[in-house]
Amino acid sequence: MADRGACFLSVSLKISLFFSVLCPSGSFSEDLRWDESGYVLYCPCMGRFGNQADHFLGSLAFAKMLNRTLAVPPWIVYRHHRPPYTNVHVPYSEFFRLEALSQFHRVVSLEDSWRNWPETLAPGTKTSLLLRDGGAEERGKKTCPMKDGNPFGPFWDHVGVDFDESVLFGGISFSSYHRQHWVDNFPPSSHPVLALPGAPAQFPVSQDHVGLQRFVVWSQKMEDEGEKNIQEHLLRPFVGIHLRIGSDWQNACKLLDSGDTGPHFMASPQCVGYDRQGALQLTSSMCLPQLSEILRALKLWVKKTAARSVYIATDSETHSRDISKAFKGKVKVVSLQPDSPQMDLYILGRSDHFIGNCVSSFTAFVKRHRDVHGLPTSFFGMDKPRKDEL
Ligand SMILES: Nc1nc2c(ncn2[C@@H]2O[C@H](COP(=O)(O)OP(=O)(O)OP(=O)(O)O)[C@@H](O)[C@H]2O)c(=O)[nH]1
Ligand SMILES: *[C@@H]1O[C@H](CO)[C@@H](O)[C@H](O)[C@H]1NC(C)=O
Repeated sequence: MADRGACFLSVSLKISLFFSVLCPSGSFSEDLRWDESGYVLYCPCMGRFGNQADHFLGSLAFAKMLNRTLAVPPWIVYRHHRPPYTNVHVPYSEFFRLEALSQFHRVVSLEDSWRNWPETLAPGTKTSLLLRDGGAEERGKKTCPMKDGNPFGPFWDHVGVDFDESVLFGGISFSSYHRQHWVDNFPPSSHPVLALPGAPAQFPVSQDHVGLQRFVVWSQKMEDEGEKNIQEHLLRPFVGIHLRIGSDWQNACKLLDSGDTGPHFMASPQCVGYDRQGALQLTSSMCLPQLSEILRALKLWVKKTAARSVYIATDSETHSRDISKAFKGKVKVVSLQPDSPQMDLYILGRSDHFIGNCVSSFTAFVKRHRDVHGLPTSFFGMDKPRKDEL
């Protein structure tokens, strides 16, 4: 994401918090205190789950770099085509263990803490909020429109944060290159709370922060449900695949054909390499594999791993009939209905082999998780089988 100039908001802290600081012991009461080193708040306002997860890792690193507590935001889920036909804010802890993050850095849950912070614990100073600049027009205004539009307004209202003053800043990145700048210009004494309209992070996640995935650990509930699903429906060994083939994706991949993008396109550094010079070519079959390529890769990996079942996660059709036919019914082909993105991610993460879509950040979540656990991943359109392997 380009870092443009920005304006800076300050907010009086009428809000007080019930401080659910998470210490490894899980005892909250001892830690019922305001962090003098300050806070980082942000809205995960770009993209869906995969994008938000990439941004989360960078934001965690940013908070650590500034030694501020990260107020972990809820995930924003866009449910505009089925009930409740609006944005849903899902607590981080619904999917993942908040306490696992605190092995890396201090965190609180944004929506649990902010509304309920006891008045007595608040520092009585200003909350500071940053906004990326929309140009000269915005600079002239006293306040930045932090709550203008979707998903911004519903998000900040949901977590109970208000803004009443703005400050400008410009041209600072969120990388360690500008650390001192942040420290000097926005010390916690004058700006205890930095709240940003978007994540203080890059998309895709920078190479330095990929490993932070190890602190993103599935919640007990997800683990229980996931293991139950695997046990009930799948036979090990199993190959998991991510089919990112829906119409929005078909449109995105068209950009590749025009040759405008180069090898770095969305999450593709995960398979072509982060180094621009040395990056592998990004082909259209890596972005949008055709059925023939899906079958080719599956046959290869089912054979290699002696798989007894295949798990299909998809954003649209499963192709399960074709896949089943390709294995002459000898391999069990499974997909879950109704599908849940996080359950798909869980199961893909637990497969014996995973074939993903290189350009997708949804795949990237699984790839990072598997790397942490030493599990293999390949990508459609990439692994050319040797003759003796087929
Ligand atoms: N259940 C399920 N949902 C999926 C699957 N693939 C994509 N989706 C949905 O589509 C969204 C794709 O957006 P992201 O998660 O940001 O990932 P991405 O593939 O990089 O796509 P863009 O952000 O659109 O570029 C996911 O968050 C899911 O909601 C899948 O295999 N299973
Ligand atoms: C980081 O913040 C913690 C919590 O406020 C504080 O105890 C610690 O001294 C800070 N560390 C540095 C290096 O400033």
